[in-house]
Amino acid sequence: MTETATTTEKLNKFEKFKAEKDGLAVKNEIENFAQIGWEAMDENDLNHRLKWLGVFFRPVTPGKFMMRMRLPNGILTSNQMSALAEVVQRYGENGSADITTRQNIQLRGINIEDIPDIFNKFHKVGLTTIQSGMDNVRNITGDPVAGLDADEFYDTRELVQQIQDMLTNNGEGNPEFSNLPRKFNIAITGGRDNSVHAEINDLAFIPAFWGNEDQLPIFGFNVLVGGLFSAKRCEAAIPLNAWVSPAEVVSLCKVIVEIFRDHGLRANRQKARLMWLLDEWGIEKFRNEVEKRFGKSLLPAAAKDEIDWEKRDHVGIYKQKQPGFNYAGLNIPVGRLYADDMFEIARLAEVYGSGEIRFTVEQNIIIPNITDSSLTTFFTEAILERFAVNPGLLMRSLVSCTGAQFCNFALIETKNRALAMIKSLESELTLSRPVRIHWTGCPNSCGQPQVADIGLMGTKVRKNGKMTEGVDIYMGGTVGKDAHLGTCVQKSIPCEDLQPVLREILIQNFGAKVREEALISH
Ligand code: SRM
Ligand code: SF4
Repeated sequence: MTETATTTEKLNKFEKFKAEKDGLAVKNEIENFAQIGWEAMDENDLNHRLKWLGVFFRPVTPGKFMMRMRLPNGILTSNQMSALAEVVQRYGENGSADITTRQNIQLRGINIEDIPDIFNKFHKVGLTTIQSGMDNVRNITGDPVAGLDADEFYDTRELVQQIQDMLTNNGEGNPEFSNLPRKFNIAITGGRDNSVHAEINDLAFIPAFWGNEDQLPIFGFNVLVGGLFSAKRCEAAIPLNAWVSPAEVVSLCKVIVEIFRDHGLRANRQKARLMWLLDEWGIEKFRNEVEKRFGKSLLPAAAKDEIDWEKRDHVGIYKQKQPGFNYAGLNIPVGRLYADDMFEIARLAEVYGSGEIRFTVEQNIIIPNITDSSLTTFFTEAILERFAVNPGLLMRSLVSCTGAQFCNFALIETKNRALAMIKSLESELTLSRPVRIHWTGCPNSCGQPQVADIGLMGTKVRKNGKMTEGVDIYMGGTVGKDAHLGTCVQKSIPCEDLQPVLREILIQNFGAKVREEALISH
């Protein structure tokens, strides 16, 4: 951090405890924590610093911790999935896992005394949780079908891994980037459909060719900066007016994260994300600083980017660019998995695929490399009844954040309610297209309601003189090409009155028809 950032601004309580002891310092204390137990831990170590190791104290379930992994580009092996399953299995009915909206996974029910063992286990299979929470760079997202998609411009996998390695010191922890003013999100897409929601990241790379009629076009990326959702403010990322070649991506990430670290605003945590610095500086000054640190001039953005498709959800069976191979997109309702499911998915990936498993930002799973000839047997697998390749058109696109079951910020329960609501709506309505419904338990917007066709944000509402759980409804979020954020269209609907409201929206705005059976029973 520069001197200016520390000395001229009043420090908030987060900046104070970070200045007293860096979050990463607890890496060397984990054995001690395991021995003394969570109740004897220093409050800041317990509630905050552990998050630098991807370990989250859950005030809703004290003593049962959550662990957030890092999975660059959302990819893991069946071995790694089995290792995660073993961890979850150890905790019986308290153990579960959630695929996240950043192509990642979180494990639940964990006891602090087991964490040193768990870290050893992760190390052996090449997994890390490092710097996945608090004021660090989050899991870096990339195209979920990178390397499989015949229409992609660029396979993002290696770049995403290189950025993670640079930022985290190969997964061991990097004190250079462990004290950012706030979280920082990075996404790279090399496909045509903006499968990572580039526009809602602090830093995003989208495909674009550089050149004019006289030159052979060169592939690279236009750069977007400053996207964020927070309780205070939601903004789509804005163009940096820069184009970089793939070889320049890692250094550009480094430079931009360094600028955020050194100049990002630290006085007020509500105003600490990159966009607030861009407001204060203006994009020109920011771009000049990037060039200065980059050591050379940046080319201006290519006139047009190559995001020209509607966003795909990848649920179903699709041909790969490798002849004779397919990828299967399994719908995992609200991303929730239990140990048996995880073992089973690892087995499917081994038996039918190449042992690889991928996650999408819609909290679903992709199993790549299934041969044409094994598809028939694949379809007979019992687990596909729960994790369908052809789910209902509402279930298929349902996304939900963690909500009140585990998250202390939550104003409402989300995942179970979302599932019950979709079941009920699908039993009453028929649809001719998927409708993307996203639930989020509070204005932090982890469930991204602003990118949804219908976004539901938890709130408290008054009904018959009593406070009860409710939602604000967002609509108009579009994804893929011309992505833009949806806005709040109706406020304070009690959750118990929500089903008929959603039913009407689906009929009026999305062409849903009432099923005959439902008409008869009404
Ligand atoms: Fe989030 C804080 C869960 C994606 C914006 N988020 C939290 C915490 C850590 C709060 C806490 O300590 O309880 C939640 C953990 C609950 C739990 O037990 O699971 C939490 N966020 C999640 C996940 C798991 C939601 C999900 O069900 O998928 C996602 C994990 C992603 C990952 O693997 O790293 C998750 N969070 C997001 C996203 C979506 C995205 O990145 O595309 C956003 C909005 C985009 C953004 O950040 O700009 C998001 N989370 C927040 C915020 C608001 C940030 C801000 O600047 O104010 C908070 C609160 C905070 O950081 O102070 C937050
Ligand atoms: Fe928790 Fe709110 Fe994020 Fe949902 S949106 S996981 S309730 S912080």
